[in-house]
Amino acid sequence: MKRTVISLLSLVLAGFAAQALAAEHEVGQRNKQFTVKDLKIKVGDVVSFPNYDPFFHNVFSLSPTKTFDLGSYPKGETKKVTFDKAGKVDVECAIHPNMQMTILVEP
Ligand SMILES: [Cu+2]
Repeated sequence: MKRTVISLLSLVLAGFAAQALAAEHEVGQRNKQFTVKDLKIKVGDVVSFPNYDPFFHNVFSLSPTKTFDLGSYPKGETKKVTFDKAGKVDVECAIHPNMQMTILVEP
């Protein structure tokens, strides 16, 4: 019983350690542009995509390194993506074709 508690505790602590290592970055959407054009992050990092515009954006990527589609969401909403593989990720907005940025995920 005691041993079980201790191994559970170390699992929880290991989880906290992993979380502490992962950094969080922000790529906002403002004036039909991404607030960051080129972002360098590490594998395991999280990027949040807050919408600061008074209209919808739909952030997505078709890059094989990380394919995602956050759907369309209004001002004040934030969606997060965890990047679990190294490589280049081109991020776009489905509503505004001129909105583009690149995330370089380093190992
Ligand atoms: Cu947009």
